[in-house]
This record gives sequence, structure tokens and C-alpha cells, in this order.
Amino acid sequence: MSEEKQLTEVEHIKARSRHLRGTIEEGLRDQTTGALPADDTQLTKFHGFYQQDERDLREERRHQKLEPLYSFMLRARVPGGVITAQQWKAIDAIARELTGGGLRLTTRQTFQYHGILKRNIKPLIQGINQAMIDSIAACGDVNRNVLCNTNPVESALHKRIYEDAVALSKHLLPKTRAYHEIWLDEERIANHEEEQEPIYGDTYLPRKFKIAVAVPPHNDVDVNGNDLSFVAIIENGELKGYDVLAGGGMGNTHGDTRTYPQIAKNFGFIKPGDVLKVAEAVVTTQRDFGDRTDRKQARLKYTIDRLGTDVFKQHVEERSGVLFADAAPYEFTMHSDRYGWTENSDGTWNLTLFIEHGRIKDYEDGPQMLQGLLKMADLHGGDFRMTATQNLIVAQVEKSKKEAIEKLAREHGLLRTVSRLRENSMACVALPTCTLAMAEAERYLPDLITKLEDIVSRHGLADQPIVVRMTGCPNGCARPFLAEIAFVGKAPGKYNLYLGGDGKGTRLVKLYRENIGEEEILETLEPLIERYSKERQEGEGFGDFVVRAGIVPAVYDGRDFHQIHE
Ligand code: SRM
Ligand code: SF4
Repeated sequence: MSEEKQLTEVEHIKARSRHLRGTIEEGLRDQTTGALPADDTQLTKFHGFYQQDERDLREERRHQKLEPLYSFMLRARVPGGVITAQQWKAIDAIARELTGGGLRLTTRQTFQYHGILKRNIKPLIQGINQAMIDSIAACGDVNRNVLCNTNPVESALHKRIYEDAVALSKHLLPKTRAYHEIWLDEERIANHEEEQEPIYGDTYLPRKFKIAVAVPPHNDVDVNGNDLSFVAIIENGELKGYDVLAGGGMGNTHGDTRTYPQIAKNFGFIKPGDVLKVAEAVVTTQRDFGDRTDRKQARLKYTIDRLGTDVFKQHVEERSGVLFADAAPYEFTMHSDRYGWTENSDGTWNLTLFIEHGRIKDYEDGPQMLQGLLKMADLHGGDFRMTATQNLIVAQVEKSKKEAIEKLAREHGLLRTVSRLRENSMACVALPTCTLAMAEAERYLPDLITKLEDIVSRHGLADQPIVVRMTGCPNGCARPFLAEIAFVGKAPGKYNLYLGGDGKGTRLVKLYRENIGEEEILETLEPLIERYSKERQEGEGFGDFVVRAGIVPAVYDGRDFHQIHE
């Protein structure tokens, strides 16, 4: 007889939460602690924020017999990453007044505030809402911020596609009024029993859910790392429809082969008007078939691998009433942002700024990045666009203002010449705020890149754009498993080294060395880079080279990801 599996604790918390209300309001009023009750910290994610504590100070506080220094991280919902200049001024003011200072652009085209004290959460949420930004469903077991190709003003078609991304985000928002009641003091629902969640149901999804919309040849949103992606198929300047990819994701646990990153599979082509129906059908299929007994098996990628692609597709077709046509061909050739100026179809200009690991602040003895961006917001009538690689575009700049914007960017350390290696690097937040970090990422990768720059320069490869990504644990927040070289934290100062992504985000890396420190990382990589400089074929990227040379095998299915390749 098979053992009956129990629902996870998070499922019970959601079920008894009265549509995400829990006891959040009571917890906010409790002044004896800087924390919220444990159950509520699961629910606040659906409202866009996480409880954290300053990990650098944990030991010291423990010695002083003080509770950890609790604070909160809030993530906004900004589909496609577009923020007006007015909104930028508002989020800047809030960063200064109510947070630990500064902003952090994320790998999903939005921004986070860190270091918010409990008493400041409500004023902060009210502040961003006044600026017409919210944080509903930025985290939690629901559809998160929807990604969209980041230069959407380049042509009228990009605008049309961006509108689909915004519509997806809106359509899949939870319908509970909990956020409006708790944070915005709006009228309370008299009878919660009558409140409906038509798409999600009372216990929402088994796990987080992520959507991206891409415009080939640019795969800046990493379509293969999302639960669901729509890849625009454009012919003769007309949007014909989308290829629908599903079942991508990054998270896994070191050494646990039941968990793995996975590449999304292409289920076929649909018409533009069918996007919302298909997205809803994918979401409800995952709602009904996702594993609610084990959060490590609950993502859509495992549901699809368990059900099989044919059965999954049949469910989606039946629920949506949309039949998938054969997948239309498309090709990605680019993975990262186009830095510097690009011209839009309406004659305005976009300036893409490299923001190292998304961190924007005024440094005591360094660049005044916030100041610079605030001055730009004052000057320009366009908007800002956050990219899925933690960078920022000053968008729709009139030609007459180009020079002034560029000057401000240079004066405030926002426009500097960096190597191709650095430009293509990405690291997650990790320490000191991330509760799950096993090693440094954002605070360490810049130094490691400097050392790798020496190596690539020694071998004449300074101009080579190699995609390097680092995360502090295998959850994969900087999508390392789609990079060409990936470092994934195992313990303080120790990383697993993975190789072999294709530089376009369509192939997974393979584990090459386990649990190594900086010295061994450099000793391992130098001979490989030297071989690459001597043996590579015309136009061949580093990831493609290590696969062709047999240094690691090509991985297109996450189930082949784990074993180390000697
Ligand atoms: Fe992430 C959890 C930061 C993108 C996979 N992620 C976390 C938490 C909230 C830690 C926690 O649960 O306590 C991190 C907060 C750190 C901090 O102090 O800010 C965190 N994730 C981030 C961000 C800020 C990284 C960054 O450097 O930009 C990104 C915010 C995105 C956003 O705006 O929504 C971020 N996280 C991602 C991505 C990339 C993506 O979505 O394209 C992934 C991999 C894709 C995927 O989901 O498979 C990702 N984060 C995870 C996971 C593993 C999920 C899994 O399936 O196993 C966790 C842990 C979890 O959910 O249990 C996690
Ligand atoms: Fe934290 Fe791990 Fe995500 Fe990095 S990858 S932000 S360490 S959860």
C-alpha cells in the first residue's frame, strides 16, 4: 500500500489565511519584536515582501543576547520593467526615507528595497502605490513579475508585445482584497467566505510561477529559465503569434538529483489573441497537478516531467480551447543587453547603463548613482527600463537631451568603460541579506572578474563576451545554469564550477568541479581559457568550445545535469 503523502505546512498556512490576510495586521502592531509571526512571513511574500535579518551581525547580536536585527525586503511588481521619470523620483525618495538606502535592480526587471524596519513597511507600500506601483504577487506561490524584452520602444511591434506582457501580469493577479485592506486601508470585505480566487483557488499555486515574453533574436529574458514563455514570431514586420515554451526553471539542491534546473520545452505556436487563455490554462493545470506535498518537487518543470509533455499539452488545450499549431522557427543570437545608445523607431534614443549586479546607491567615497539618476529623471521626459540582467535603460530620450543625459551618467559613475567579461556577468544578492545564501555572490564576483580579466587578457581574449554568472546557493537567482561559466555557492568561499551554456541561454551548464575556492577556480579556468584562445573556431563562444572539445557534455535536459564530468 502506498504511503499517503501529507500536504506541506505552507499549504495549511495558505488554506487558513482567509485569502492571504493571516494575522499580518496584528503582527505589525506588536512592538515587542522587529519580526512578524512565522506563519505570516509566508503570507507577506504574496504582498511582495520578505522578512530577513542582517547576517553580518548575527553572531554579535547573539553574544549581546539581542534578537537578530530584523528588517524586510520589498520587491515591486513592474511588468516589463518600465518606470516613468515621475515614478523614479518617488521610488528614489522612498529609498532615502524608509529603507537602508539605495535600490537593487533584480534579474526579473524590477527593483527591491532592503533594510525596511517593520514600522516602515506600511508607509513604504502606501508610498509606492501613490506612485502607481504595487508589490502584489511580486513573490509567493502565484505568477510573479512578467518579463518582457527590454527595448520595447524600438518599434511599434515591441510596444504591442509589451502590452501582452502587461496584460498577462494583470490577468494573473490574485483577486483577494487583502493587500488593499491591510496596506492601503481600503474598505474591508464583510464576508471572506464569499471572496473568490477564480484562477488560483483558495490555496493558490503549489509554488512560484514565472512568465517571460521574448522578441528574437534577443533572449535577454532567458525564456528557457521560466515556467512559461511566449516567443514572438514576427514575419514581414507583423506579429503572427507566439511559440509557447513551458517548464523551465533553475532551482535545485546540491547533491539531490531529484531536483534540477530545466530547459523549457516548446509546445507549439498560438495566435496573439490566445495568449491569456493559454497562460490561464497552464496556470490552472499546474494548480491542479503540481505537487503540494513537497516544495522541492512543486515547480511546473517537475509537473511536466512527471505528467509527460503530451498529457500536459492535452490538459492545456482542453482548458484553453486553443489547439497548438506546429512550433514556428526562431533563432536567438543575443543573451545580454546592448550597452550605450540605440535609436528608436520614433527618433528618440535609449541609453543602456551597466549597473554592476543591479546595486544603485550613493557611495560614501564613490559614485553618487542615485543622485545621478534623480537628476536624469528631472531632465528627461521619457522613462526608465529595468532589464532582466540587472541593468537600466534611460529610455525615449529626445535627441536634444542626449548630451546632457550622457554627461550626468558619466559624472555619477553610471557610464564607465568595463570589459566584455564584466558586462556579461551577473550575480545574485546573497550575503548579507539573503537567508538562503551559502556563499558570497554580489559582493565577491566583481573581484573575481578582475582576476579573470587578467587571465583572458593574457590569452588575447579581452574582447570576448563570455557569460559568467554567480549565485550564493543553487536556487539560481542569477540564472547561472544558463551561463557559459557558472559559480554556485557551496560554503563560505567555496563554489561549484559549471561550464557549457551556449551564450544564448538555450543550453544548461554541466558540473565540472565541486566545492573549490578562488585559487583552484583560477588554476582550473586558466588552461581552459588558454586552449579556447588557441583552438576555437571562427565565432565560437567559450561555452560551445568546451562542449565541442569534450571538456563537458552538452546538457539539454535537467535530468542529465548533476553528475560531475571528469
Ligand atoms: Fe530568487 C529565493 C532573490 C530571481 C530562484 N530569491 C530568493 C530569496 C527571496 C531568498 C528567500 O527565499 O529567502 C532571495 C532574496 C535575496 C535578497 O536579499 O534580496 C532571492 N531572486 C532574488 C533576486 C533579487 C536575485 C537578484 O540578484 O536579482 C531576483 C528577484 C527576481 C524578481 O524580481 O522577481 C531573483 N530567483 C530568481 C530567479 C531568476 C528568474 O526568476 O529569472 C530564480 C531562478 C528561476 C526559477 O525560479 O527557477 C530564482 N529564488 C529562487 C529560488 C529557487 C526556486 C526553486 O524552484 O527551487 C528561491 C528559494 C525558494 O523559492 O525556495 C529563491
Ligand atoms: Fe539567495 Fe541563493 Fe537566490 Fe542567491 S541564489 S539570492 S543566495 S536564494
